[in-house]
This record gives sequence, structure tokens and C-alpha cells, in this order.
Amino acid sequence: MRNRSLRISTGLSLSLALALLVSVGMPVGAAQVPTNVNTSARPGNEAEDAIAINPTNPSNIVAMSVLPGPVRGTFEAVSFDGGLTWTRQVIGDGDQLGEICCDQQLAWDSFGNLWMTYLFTDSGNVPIALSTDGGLTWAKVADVVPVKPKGVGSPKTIGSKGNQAHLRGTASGDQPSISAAAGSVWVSYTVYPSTVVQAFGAPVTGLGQLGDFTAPQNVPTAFGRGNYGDTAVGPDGQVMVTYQDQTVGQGGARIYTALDRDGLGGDGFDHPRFFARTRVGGFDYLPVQPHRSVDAEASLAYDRSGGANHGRLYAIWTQEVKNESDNMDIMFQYSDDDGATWTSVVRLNDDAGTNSQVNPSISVDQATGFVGVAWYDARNDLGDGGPGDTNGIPNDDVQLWATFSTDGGARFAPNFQVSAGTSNSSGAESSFDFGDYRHSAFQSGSFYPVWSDNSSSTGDNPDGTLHQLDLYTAQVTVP
Ligand SMILES: [Ca+2]
Ligand SMILES: [Ca+2]
Ligand SMILES: [Ca+2]
Ligand SMILES: [Ca+2]
Repeated sequence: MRNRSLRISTGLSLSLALALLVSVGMPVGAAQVPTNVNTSARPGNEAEDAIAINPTNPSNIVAMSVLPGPVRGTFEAVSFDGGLTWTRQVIGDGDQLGEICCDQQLAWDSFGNLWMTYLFTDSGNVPIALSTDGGLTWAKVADVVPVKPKGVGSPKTIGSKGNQAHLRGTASGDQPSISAAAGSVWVSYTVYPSTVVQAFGAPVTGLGQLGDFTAPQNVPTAFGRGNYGDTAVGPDGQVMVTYQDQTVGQGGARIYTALDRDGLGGDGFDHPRFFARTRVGGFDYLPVQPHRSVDAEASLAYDRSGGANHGRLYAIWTQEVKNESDNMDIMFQYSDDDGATWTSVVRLNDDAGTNSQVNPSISVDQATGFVGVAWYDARNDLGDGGPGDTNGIPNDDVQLWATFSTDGGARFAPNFQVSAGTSNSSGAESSFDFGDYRHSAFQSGSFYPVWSDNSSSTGDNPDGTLHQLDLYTAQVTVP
């Protein structure tokens, strides 16, 4: 399934990245490992994780996870005290939301609306649900039927990470992502079986106040292919979508962006712009995700803070140094012109080794303009029985690591370890491993990454140490 024609050298950009990493300096001292919190502490696996913080009440945090396997619904943990205590529930198990299969993602707007997109078990539609009480209760407000455009074929090699609804003969949304800001909420997704990317949005005027959703509109893609990307609404209501063009295989993909400059206005998405090359394919297998594999997880975040870097667009993705080396790194760039031009690429993981860093997330604190990035990191797994190794095998155990920037991405703090323990996805006894993504949230100086963890470092995993995964978070306070 590998596409050899897209094995394009990126040696030049990587050298540039290493040079820049040295030149930017490291201004902030290393942090201590923050207190880890097990938000789920339930039997079975919680993997593929989302989190959001209420900007109108930053003590209100919602974390969510897929429940892999035959379990119906998605796991949700709600806190109103900054993560000290949690209300835990399974939603979408046949209630008004339908039966949630997977791919839930969250966005909290400045009115206090918490938005969720997800996929169904029994339909290929793409829904949006809304909570106006801090995540305790939900109502489905959109249920969009993906439309495969006429004349668009289905590539022979095509990947999906969704609900397999296409096997029952219907077009199916895959990997929806959501963003809410500037008086609007937007979702983009891929229509399977094709690799057409579509997006729809609605105006939002207050808490629980929304207008009609637009019809799905096509996002032009390079060569008609895109998936596994992200959606970001800018401060003026502009909508940026990113995606990678290889949905299968382990070979390199190209990452593109497309912009709808007037958002809910009548103009559509412009032509795709090439953004970055990666040697991470659509299903790129490596020891830390041996069953599920990873993709490049290109992710976007706008600064809407009104501060010095208002309007800046940040992007991260995963890069493999040499194809199939499993030496994956987390890369960073930003743009001050909505993706027309980008800064030179910078590598964010600052380890000196060749182990894997995967599944990055980025978030901007809209109160301060600070930028936080976190990822699964195997740097300490040398296979030597040390604290980052559970089994004597190198590069298959992970910890969660992070960094942040307080100056608009010019400089980043030295990387610091967030997870107190070391996790191993094979121990999860699930072909889903850690899932396809993990997220983070950043509000009013507190950065909360969320991740799946089977270290049992908090001592309350009912499945025991190095068995099934629980949903962890930690408060990282950024000065
Ligand atoms: Ca528009
Ligand atoms: Ca690869
Ligand atoms: Ca690496
Ligand atoms: Ca190991």
C-alpha cells in the first residue's frame, strides 16, 4: 500500500529546523512533573481523547474518550473545580445523541457553548451536539448527511478511521474536527468512500443561540485527496482546514491547507495551499502504536486573544526523519497571513535520541496568547529497564511530554514530562492502542493536556498496572 512516488526528501528542512531550535534559545526552566489526575478510573480502555475548558468559567473542564471495542457511547468526565473532582458518565449510548461510535471532538466558545462533533455507530452522518450547562447535559443540534460529489470516484487505496458505515452502503463522514469562535461554529470531515473534504457551519449569537447550518460545501484538495486533519476558526470568522493527502500506507504524505476567508459569507474555500511534507503516511505503524498506527495529525490553532500576536495561525504535525525509521518528531510553524506564507519549520521535541514522538496537540490560551503543545514521547525508552522502559524493548513505551511558548512561538520552553508514569499500548489488549489522536486545552494560564495512560501512576486504575488505559490529565500552570 505504500506510495513510493511520494518519498520526497525533507533533509533540507530538517537541518533548518535543528539550526533554528538551537538559535531560538530556551528561556524557561524545566518544570516539575505536575500532579496527574485519572478522570475515568473505570474498567476497560479509554483511548482517543478530547478536552475543553470553559472560557467563561475556567474551573469547568470536560474530558472525553472513545470506548474502543463493542462498548456503546463515549466516556465523559466533567469538573467544576479545576479537575479536583469529576462527574463521570457515558453519553451517546442510545440517548438523544444517538449511539456514538467514536471520533468525538470538543470546542468551547466565548459565550459558554460547549460544542461536540462525533460519529454514529449506525449511520454515516456527521452530527453536532451542544451543551449549555458546562457539559452535564447535551442536545444534538445538527445531523448532516455527507454527500459524495457527482463524478468523484473512489480511489483504490483509501483509508478510513471512522465507523465503517460505508460497509452498509452509505457515504460516511470520517474524522470530523470542530472549531467555534467569532460568532460561528464549524466542522470539517472527509466523505468516505472518497477522499473529498467537506465543511459546514452556523452562526452563533449567544449561549444556546444559533442559526441554521450551511449545506456541506466542498473543500478543494490537492489531487482530490484529504483526511486526518483539523479545522480552525480565526478571529474574523475565517475558517482554515488542513489535511494530509495520503490516507493509507506508511509512506510520506503532503499536508495542505484551504481557507474560507469570509467564513459564513457566500464565498467558499479557496484552492489548496501546500504546507509541509511528512514521511508519516495514513496508517504508519511503529512500536508505540503497533496495531492502530499513526498519521501525521496536522493540527491548527488561531490566536484570537486580542494580544500582540492576534490573528497568528499556529500549526503542528508529525514528521518521520527517515521513512520507516520510527524516529518521528513534532514539527511547528506559524503564519501571520492565514497560511499564505509560513515561518521556517522548527522541531519541538528537544531530545537528542532517535525515538518516537507522536500524536501531538496544540492549543492557544485566548486569555494570554500563550501556546501549549503536548505529545506521546518514547525518548526515555532505551530498552534498558530504566524509568521509561517497562519491558526491555526499546522505543515502545511512552510518556506524555509538553512545551509552551509565551512569545508567540518565537521561543519554546525546554520540554518537560507531564505524565508521572510510563505507558505501553500493547498492554491495553486492544487493537485501538492509544487511538488516532489526543488533545489539550489552555485557558487563563492553565494548560491541560489529556492522554491515555496504563501506568496506574495514580494508583486507581481498576484494571491494574500496564493493563487497560484510563483517561488522564494534569494542570500545567504557565507563568
Ligand atoms: Ca464562506
Ligand atoms: Ca513512514
Ligand atoms: Ca524522534
Ligand atoms: Ca520498552
